[in-house]
Amino acid sequence: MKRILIFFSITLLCATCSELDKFEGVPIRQYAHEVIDFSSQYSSTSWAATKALGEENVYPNHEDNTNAWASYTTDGQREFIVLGFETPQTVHTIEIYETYNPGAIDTVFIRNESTGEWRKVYSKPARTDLPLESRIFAIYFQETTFLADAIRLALNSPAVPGWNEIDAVAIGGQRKK
Ligand SMILES: [Ca+2]
Repeated sequence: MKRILIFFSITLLCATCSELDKFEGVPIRQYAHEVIDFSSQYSSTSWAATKALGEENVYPNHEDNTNAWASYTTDGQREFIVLGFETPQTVHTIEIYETYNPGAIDTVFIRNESTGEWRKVYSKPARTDLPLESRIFAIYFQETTFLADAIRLALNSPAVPGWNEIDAVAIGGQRKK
């Protein structure tokens, strides 16, 4: 009997904990707002890293377009881009608009706004079997209990021939009330 009581107490405690952890905010979906860092860019104007900011303006076209971010070389090295968001928010969805030669993204991190720590939320080999079509690469996971303010995308560019262009990046979750 005593054991059963202890079991139920622990179960109840855990249920209470997870309820407390759940963030009670307001739904939000925002596009990247600023460029924090990047490995390379084709130029400071055309195909610049800043072209990954804001709403999509190449998608749904699949084309080599100056309004998306492209690295300096087609396949010369791994690439990355770090983008900031205006309002810190929890994250359960990431949408990356890949508008030319998709599939190179193999790792995604988001940054905890209060601690500055990076959390890996996606890690899989680059896709080399995708059709040559633009896509919204959507990643879903259990909603974070912390607020995030930045995202880091890592690309295995050598694995996917040609420029791997990114038009826009959006995150969904909740902001503070
Ligand atoms: Ca490439």
